[in-house]
Amino acid sequence: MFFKFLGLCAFLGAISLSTGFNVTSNLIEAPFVKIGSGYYYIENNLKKNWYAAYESCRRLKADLVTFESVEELDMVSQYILNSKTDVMYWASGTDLAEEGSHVWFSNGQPVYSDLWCPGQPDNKDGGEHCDGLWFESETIGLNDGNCGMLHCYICEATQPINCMQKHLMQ
Ligand SMILES: [Ca+2]
Ligand SMILES: [Ca+2]
Repeated sequence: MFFKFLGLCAFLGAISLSTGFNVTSNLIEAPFVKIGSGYYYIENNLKKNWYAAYESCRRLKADLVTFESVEELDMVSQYILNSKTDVMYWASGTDLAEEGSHVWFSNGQPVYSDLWCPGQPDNKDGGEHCDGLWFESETIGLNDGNCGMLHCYICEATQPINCMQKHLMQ
């Protein structure tokens, strides 16, 4: 009887362990997709302010997206275009440290001027310090927005962590 009890405890322990593991892995294993040579997690459902979006990416061992080139911005925006649910997706650019000097918070490098939508960044009403990928009617590019606004967001990982198998196998 005692051994049966031990066995039951071990069984229940195994269940709780596996349950705990699954919960953890669900949080971490967000489906990153490979686009070009980068790895991205595109959040189309939950809208968050810039800070909360950044925190969410960090929990996935990633950052908000950093566009190193027009080509990268084009590839990611084309991928999003068919299923987009928001007019803007947060990226890691910001000028919170120095007004008018937009840098990628992920690496401290300046944001290239050719990535902006025409007329941006405009710091509208003096309150736009966080940058996002903006799907304007005709053009797609960066726009500075109010950091407190709720938007979808894009995380970028430097390594293929938890990337979907089909992309890992390419
Ligand atoms: Ca990048
Ligand atoms: Ca703006």
